[in-house]
Amino acid sequence: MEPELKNRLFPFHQVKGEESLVPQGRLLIIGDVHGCVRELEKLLKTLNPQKEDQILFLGDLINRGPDSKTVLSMARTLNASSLLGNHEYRLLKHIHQPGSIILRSYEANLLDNLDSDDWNYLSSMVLWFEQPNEKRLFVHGGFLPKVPWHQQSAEIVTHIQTIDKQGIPRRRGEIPDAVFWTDLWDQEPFVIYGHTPRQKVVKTKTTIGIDTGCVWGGHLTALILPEFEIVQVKSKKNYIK
Ligand SMILES: [Mn+2]
Repeated sequence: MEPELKNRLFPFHQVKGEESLVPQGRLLIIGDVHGCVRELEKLLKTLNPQKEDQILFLGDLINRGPDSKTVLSMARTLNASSLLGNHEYRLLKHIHQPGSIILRSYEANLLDNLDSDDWNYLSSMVLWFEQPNEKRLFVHGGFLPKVPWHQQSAEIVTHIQTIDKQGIPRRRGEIPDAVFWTDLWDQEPFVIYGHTPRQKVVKTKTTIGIDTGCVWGGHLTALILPEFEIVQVKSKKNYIK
């Protein structure tokens, strides 16, 4: 990798959405793809994006599923923006701080295949987007409720699922009585997130989670704004088995 590119990878940009997320047409939000390229193709056929529409991926475009590299190249071709997921975060961390993570075999394989266009795209991913006028915020994982959201680290916002009694962000299932972060988020802005796969889209008054576990045999979900319409494609199989 060229050193110049490497220097651009950290710190992650923290871009506000005013410029980028005022689409002329629809805003098409797509949940965690995880390399599920055929489901993504099918979803795009249904969404039928027009020139004036803006596509935003919620992160975790890569890993676990069949073809991460093609998903990255499709995202570029679509001129789509993307949030940084925990899977992209790990790759960037590995490049910036070699030895800081233990690579899984699928990550090592993917690293061998990424070219500079892929790295440029990965390094363009941001921690969040904001639509200040709509009081909406987009993030991969979520936020701690008691800390100003724009001060939260990449580690937190790409990974958080639950919060334990000490207020520490956790993975779902790590601590049995930890509450999900959205249960404590009773404030503006309205948060749209992915990362936690569930059978159905999960809504609260102030959040909506659209990771419906495509790579686990669930669905790939898109949310169309401003209509708040959900479009789903059934996964072809459970790719994890
Ligand atoms: Mn994730």
